[in-house]
Amino acid sequence: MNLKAYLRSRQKEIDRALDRYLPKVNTKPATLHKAMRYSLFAGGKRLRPILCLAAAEACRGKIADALPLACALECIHTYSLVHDDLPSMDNDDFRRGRPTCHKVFGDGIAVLAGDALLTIAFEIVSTAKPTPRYAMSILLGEIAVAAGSQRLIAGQVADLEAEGKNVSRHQLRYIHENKTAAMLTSSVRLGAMTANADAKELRAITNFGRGLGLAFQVIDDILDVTQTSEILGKSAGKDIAAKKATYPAVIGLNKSRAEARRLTRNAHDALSIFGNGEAEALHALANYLLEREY
Ligand code: GRG
Repeated sequence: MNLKAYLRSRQKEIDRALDRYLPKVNTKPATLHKAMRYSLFAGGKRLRPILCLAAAEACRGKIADALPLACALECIHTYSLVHDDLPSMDNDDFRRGRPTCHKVFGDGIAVLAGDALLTIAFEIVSTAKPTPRYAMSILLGEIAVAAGSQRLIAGQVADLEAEGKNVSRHQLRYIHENKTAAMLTSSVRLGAMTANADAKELRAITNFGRGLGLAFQVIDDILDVTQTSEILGKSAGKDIAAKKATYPAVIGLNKSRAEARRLTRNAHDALSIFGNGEAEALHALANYLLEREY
C-alpha cells in the first residue's frame, strides 16, 4: 500500500470531521474556541485517530462509524499536550512546529482550552453509534479509563515525580504503559468496538495496541536524543536536560533500539488472526513508526 497517500487521505478526513465537531472561531467565547482550534489544527500526525480507523477496517467496520471515536481521541490527546506544555509541567515553547498554546494565548486560556478539548471529546463520543456487542456505556468507559487518573494522568504523575531521580526499568515501563500506551491501545480497541469486533479480534487488537504503544514511546525517547528540534517540531534534547526517565537514559541507545524492534515485532505478531490483507494498514502503521527511529 502507498502509506504516504493513505496517511494524507486519512488526515484530511479526520481534519474535516474535527472541523465539523468544533465550535467555529467566532463562537463566544471566541478566545477559547480560537485556542482550542489553534492547538487541534497545528499539524499533528493524527496517529491515534488513524489507528482507530485502521482497527475498524481490520474488523470489517465502516470508517464513518469509527470517526466520532477517532476525533474524540485526538481531542483528548491534544488537551494532554496543551497541559503538558504549560510552565507548571514540561514548560515547552514549541509543539507541532509552532509556539505552544500558552505562549500565544496565555496560561489561563491554555488551561481552559485543554479542559474544553477534554470535555468536548465526551460530547463527540455521545454521537457515536453503539454496536450489538458494545453499548455507549462501554465506549464511554473505555475512553474515560484510558484518559483517567489510573492511566494517562497516572503516567503523567509518575513522569513528573520521576524527574531528576534514578528510575528502575520497572518504573519506566509503568510511565510508558500509562502515559503513552494506554491511549494508543484504546485507540485501536475503540475502532474495533465500532466494528462490533468479536472477543478474539478485540484481544488481538488489544495486544497489537500494547506492543505498538510501548514501541512508540521507546522510539519517541530515542528521537529526543537523535533528532533536531526542526525535525521533531518540538524542543529536542529536553529529556536529558530535564533528567527525564527515558529508555536511552535507563538502558542505553542500542538496547532501546533493540527493544523498539522487539515490541514492534510483538505488535505485528498479534495481528496474525486477521486474513485477506484486513490488517494491512495496521501493519504498515507499525512499520512507519519504527522507521522514524532513524
Ligand atoms: C497532561 C494529563 C496530561 C498528560 C500529558 C501527552 C503527554 C501526557 C505528555 C506529552 C509528552 C510525551 C512525550 C508524551 C508521550 C506521548 C507522546 C509521544 C506524545 C506525542 O504524540 P505524537 O507524536 O504527537 O502523536 P502529534 O503532535 O503528532 O499528535
